[in-house]
Amino acid sequence: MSLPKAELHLHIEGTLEPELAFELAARNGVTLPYADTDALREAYRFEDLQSFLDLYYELMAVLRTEQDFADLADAYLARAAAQGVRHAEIFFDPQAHTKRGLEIGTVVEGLWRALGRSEETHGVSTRLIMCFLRDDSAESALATLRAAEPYLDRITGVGLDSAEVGHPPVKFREVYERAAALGLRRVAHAGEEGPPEYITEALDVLGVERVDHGLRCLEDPALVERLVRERVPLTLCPLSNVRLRAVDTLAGHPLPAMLDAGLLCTVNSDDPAYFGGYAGDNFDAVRDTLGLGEDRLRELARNSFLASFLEDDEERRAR
Ligand code: ES4
Ligand code: ZN
Repeated sequence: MSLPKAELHLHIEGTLEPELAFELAARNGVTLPYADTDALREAYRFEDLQSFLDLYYELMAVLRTEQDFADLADAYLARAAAQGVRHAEIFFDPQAHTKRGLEIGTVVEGLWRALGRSEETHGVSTRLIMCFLRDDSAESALATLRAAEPYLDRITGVGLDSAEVGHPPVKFREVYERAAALGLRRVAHAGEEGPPEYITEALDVLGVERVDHGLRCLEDPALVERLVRERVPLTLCPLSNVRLRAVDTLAGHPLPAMLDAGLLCTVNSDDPAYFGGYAGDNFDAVRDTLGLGEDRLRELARNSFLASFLEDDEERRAR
């Protein structure tokens, strides 16, 4: 599906395709515990979020240099552009790399090599969103924000990801207050595996402008009403939800009901190398399996720009 769209929920580390993983492993002298790309793909059968995260973090071992991060981002941007993505707000997980001994500067400078020229090379405008790992401590998140200060001209906002249950948004109150004071935009994963209360807390305690996933809002009608009234965007990821078993089947995904309820939904890919598709593939899947008509698909594409952090003039140009 090549409808012009913005991608708002995309973990750059989740775009690491098996072929590139092996190429980077060879380049960096890293041995992967898989014989080849087929054997690695065989491991892409997940029970839940944690079983995916285990592999996601394991494969990051191949990312070592600025050029590795640049190659990763360039490969993503080329694929995204081919599927109609005109603007991408890209998550990265600095702690997943600094805990392996990399400098945060290697990550940001490397990604920026690709992102900084992406409008020219791929016709895709970009923003970078730094995510804190919610299963790490609040102190570690604060130290990460401090370490990122020299690079804040390249970072638009902060997010919260990784294992959700047991790590409520309130744990990161202070770091989000600091991020806001530094002029950063705020988003957070909430209501993927965690309860609807985490969505409310992300809004009220962290001050997020957008909720990543937000799927479980449906369990709380008053919360749905609030999200509709306040026009809070939700960045849904249908193929991710199927692979991580947040929904039983794609045919049973609540996206149509969420649109009918008046929620400001967007469709995104999350970790496309692992979940079977990029942004356009997610659009194709909801069109083909959920029977969304042309008007609904256009609404989703329009929502993606409305919910983005593009300035108004840039938003118009991108469309
Ligand atoms: C993630 Cl699907 C998902 N959920 C939470 N954290 C993540 N990090 C990468 N993908
Ligand atoms: Zn995500």
